[in-house]
Amino acid sequence: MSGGRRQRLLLNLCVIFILACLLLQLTVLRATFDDTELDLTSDLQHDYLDVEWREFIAHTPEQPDTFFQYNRQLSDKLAAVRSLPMTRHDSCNTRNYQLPHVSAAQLSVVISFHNEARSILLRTICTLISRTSHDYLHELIIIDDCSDDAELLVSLDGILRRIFHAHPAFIFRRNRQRRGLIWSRNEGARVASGHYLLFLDSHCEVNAGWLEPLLDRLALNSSRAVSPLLDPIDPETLSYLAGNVLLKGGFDWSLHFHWLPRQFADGERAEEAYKSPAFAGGIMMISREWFFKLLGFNPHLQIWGGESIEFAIKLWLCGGQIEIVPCSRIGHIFRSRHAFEFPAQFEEQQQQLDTAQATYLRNSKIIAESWLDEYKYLFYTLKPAAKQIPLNLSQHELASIKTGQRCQRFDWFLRHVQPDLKVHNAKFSALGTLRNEDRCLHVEESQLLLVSCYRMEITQWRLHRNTGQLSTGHKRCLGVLNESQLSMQPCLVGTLINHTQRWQRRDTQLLHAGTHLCLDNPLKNQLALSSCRALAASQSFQFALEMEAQTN
Ligand code: UD2
Ligand code: MN
Repeated sequence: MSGGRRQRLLLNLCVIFILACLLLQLTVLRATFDDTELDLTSDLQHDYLDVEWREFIAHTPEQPDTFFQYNRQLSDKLAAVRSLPMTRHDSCNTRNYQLPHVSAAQLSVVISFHNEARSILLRTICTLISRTSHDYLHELIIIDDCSDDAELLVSLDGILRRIFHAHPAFIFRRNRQRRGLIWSRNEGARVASGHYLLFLDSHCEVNAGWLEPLLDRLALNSSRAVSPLLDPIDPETLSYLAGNVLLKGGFDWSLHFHWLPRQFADGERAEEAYKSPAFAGGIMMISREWFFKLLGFNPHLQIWGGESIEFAIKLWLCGGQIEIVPCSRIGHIFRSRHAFEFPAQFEEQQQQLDTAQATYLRNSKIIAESWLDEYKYLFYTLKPAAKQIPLNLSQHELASIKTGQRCQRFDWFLRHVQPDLKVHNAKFSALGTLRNEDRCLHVEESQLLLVSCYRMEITQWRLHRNTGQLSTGHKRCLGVLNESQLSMQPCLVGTLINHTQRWQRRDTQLLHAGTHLCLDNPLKNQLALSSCRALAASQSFQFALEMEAQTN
């Protein structure tokens, strides 16, 4: 063999050896990731994720914090998966859950988002995958509802496949035009192939052990739909707080969501699953088969709002149930206002409604027309502007969403599910959370605030029938100082009340007897008094429970 040929052979052998070494190293590395695939908290995986995560969020388009309505800068600095406080009761950790076999309980998670910050969205997904049993988690269906950041979905696809490889399966969709949350969630459900569906908002952090308590309740009764108990995440500090187990979800006659006090049966413990008239918001899990028997979310509802209340009414009336399961915890950022624009619906200018109000009102009118039967007049009493809203739907189209199931009339709901909607109370003429549009009136350290109605510790109000006082549970009353300044004051007695603390109900307005001015929310987050204007949305305040003053 010539010297030149020998050298070439040696070189080739070297190259083959190096390639073989590289291949071996890659296989070992890959195996390491496969083994620890779901353990994002392990150091190796964590460092790897950290690099990917930084790269992904570095491409977040510059936006002011007001764009997202939460502290995006802070979110970018936190880890993809941070440790969370264990907010559920200790006994939830050791309980013996009755779990269905994995072959019959594959889970599809549907997340639709519009303009979510990259770090917040990725944290939602990473916490979900890392805190969900590998065997049950079948797929994630991620729908970008035409977000401004058009590159996001492609990068997300890349990073998720690099971090999690082949499991779970990912399905990505991007709506070329804005379709809204309701359409998108239906679409996600349509492409899903698991036994169960979980609908999740795109700004959540899933807490440890969330799935088993829900599976346990669904396996026992497949006509149920279940909500985890939502733990609030503060939009400014991003601190993870404990949700309130003493509340259930419900709604008022204007079809707005309210928290209602939970009633306990004898010996019932706070951590037990409990029935609720409505879901704890829109985050819920249900069998896919049952969801489709109920024909999914009403496709006539547009963009955002009302779908979870409609689905709750439909479930209860057509043979289902809703439960909130306190052993299952999912954190959610409760923002105090919408972070997105609503596309124009119709000539809402004519009605002095903004597009968000007009959309919600139209959706509510559809619900009232399809489900409330003779009680719909209560809805129109509280929402007179709804009368003028065109639906452009035939009676047949309205009725077709009633599903092939045999459904009860609304009266049944009032008798069996939310009887408090019809209460008569000698002492109070209205009770509960007090809502103006999408905000609720809340007292914190004597300050009057307007906060998200989904926040859990919201002030419960009482409107006293005889005195007209509007009080909180702490014997504080809403009064007026110096002719126009609203404040929380110790509740007065006798004739002193008349000038400062007496309120009169005029339709949905609250008129202050001393000044003849109406309670108003002109700037969306600041309570004021101003001259009364009939039909002004900013002066329309609804209690969770309005009593017969409104109905007779
Ligand atoms: C609540 C529910 C939400 C849904 C909504 C009413 C909770 C925790 N959340 O309000 O699940 O039931 O009420 O419809 O109870 N989105 C889109 N397209 C849009 C608008 C929104 O995909 O056009 C996404 C959005 O990015 C988010 C989800 O839909 O992931 C819910 O919207 P939200 O977070 O603004 O609603 P939220 O929490 O105020
Ligand atoms: Mn949300």
